[in-house]
Amino acid sequence: MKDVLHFINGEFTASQSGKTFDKIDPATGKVIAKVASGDVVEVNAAVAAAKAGFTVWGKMPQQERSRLLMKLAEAINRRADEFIAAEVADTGKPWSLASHLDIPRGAANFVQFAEHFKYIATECWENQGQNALNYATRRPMGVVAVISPWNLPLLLMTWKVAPALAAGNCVVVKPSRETPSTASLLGEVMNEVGIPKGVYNVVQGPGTLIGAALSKHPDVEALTFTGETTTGQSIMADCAHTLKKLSFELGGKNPNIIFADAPLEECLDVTLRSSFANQGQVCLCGSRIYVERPLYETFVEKLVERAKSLKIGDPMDPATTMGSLVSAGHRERVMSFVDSARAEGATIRYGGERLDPAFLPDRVKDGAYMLPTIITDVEEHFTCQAQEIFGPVVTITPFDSEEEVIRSANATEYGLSATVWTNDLRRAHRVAGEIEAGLVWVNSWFLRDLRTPFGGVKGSGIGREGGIYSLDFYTELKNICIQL
Ligand code: 6OD
Repeated sequence: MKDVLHFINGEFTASQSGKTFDKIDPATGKVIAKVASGDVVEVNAAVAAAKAGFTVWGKMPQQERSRLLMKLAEAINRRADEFIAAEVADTGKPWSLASHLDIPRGAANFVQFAEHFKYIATECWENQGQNALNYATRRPMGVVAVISPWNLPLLLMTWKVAPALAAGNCVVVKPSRETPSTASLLGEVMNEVGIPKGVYNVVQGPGTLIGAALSKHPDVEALTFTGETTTGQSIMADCAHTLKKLSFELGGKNPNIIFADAPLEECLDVTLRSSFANQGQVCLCGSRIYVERPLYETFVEKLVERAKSLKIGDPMDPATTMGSLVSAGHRERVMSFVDSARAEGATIRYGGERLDPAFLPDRVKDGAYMLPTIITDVEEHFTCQAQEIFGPVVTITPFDSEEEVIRSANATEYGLSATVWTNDLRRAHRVAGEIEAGLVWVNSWFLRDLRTPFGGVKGSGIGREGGIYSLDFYTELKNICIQL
């Protein structure tokens, strides 16, 4: 059993109240850690440490900050096995996924922004008519709060921490209660590579307390959050009083649009991933699949075959491709969508059940496992078609025309991402242009270039991060006007 502590001003600390909560490994059902459960007093200490740290870090030359962050990325890679083990135990995700996606991307986020921000220039406007010169400067803001989710814990936390730090801010991170470990472990690495005290702080605990205290704190200048849309709404309300700059990446109900001329085998392989990677717990997963009618039955049959081939098992087994959901409670929530789909008259083409423990190795027989689930015969108003499920559950619906599928794809309150599968270049451009989403992948999925704008429209978020868009969020631009 390990202790997971807060990381404040370069030191690991317990809560002043002495309170802790149990962290359960969802794959085994066993308690693996006692986690410090913070309160406003820890938030205040962390924000004060960050504010003090900013007097050093915010003034450090960009080259030096970038050098330290590159060392940090190297150290994450060097200690990758520790990070992977912590992420796997917290989430139940397969080792194979954490080692290919979560942890390398955690390091890559630091490389990306440390490198990119070294070469940033600002603009200058000559005004000959008025004999004046305007030039813009960029400055870090101070203390940034990062509230991060449980599905890709290190990846999504560092997606925000890396640009915030590279731009010269100090951060207070509030990780999800489900996944406290890698945020704390990163504190160790910060100390190891010599990042000054107070630059990176972590407060563990319940969102209702810690998230709300950060949202209301007058010394927090900006807040960035990834998570559920309803949580984003309450964070925004809490931030209103102190008028913080906000960036939100929220829920999704992403459409996958598959035309009959799609490259079928490749499309099926990628759709299997976009449906069930990380047990379907990725905000970018395509949960509403639309297939052009001539291909529909073949596609359903072949996707079912592929779903059957997923190797569900112990996340620590390198051959496992599907692990446990993040908690038993979350599995019950996901199963309730399957139950309501049945009740509303949909057909469960595959899955729809908790996994029989008899099919699991002994170590994980009490885990929060369920079968990948494929549902057909759904209508737009069915709960499983309208609401975000965030689990290994997809629906497949046939369509007859481009106009029809665009209308269906857009019939959602969300707008994070979409995929379009076709070999017709003009159609790909046309459909991608019409989809209401922040990001559309054509003949691919989760193919990331960290320089590009990332974020959602409608209920899926506010703002964009990535490349220069992160710089815009994590800095303030000031215009200086000189009369010559
Ligand atoms: O790849 C990224 O940068 C990103 N923000 C992915 C989000 C995944 C959400 O579950």
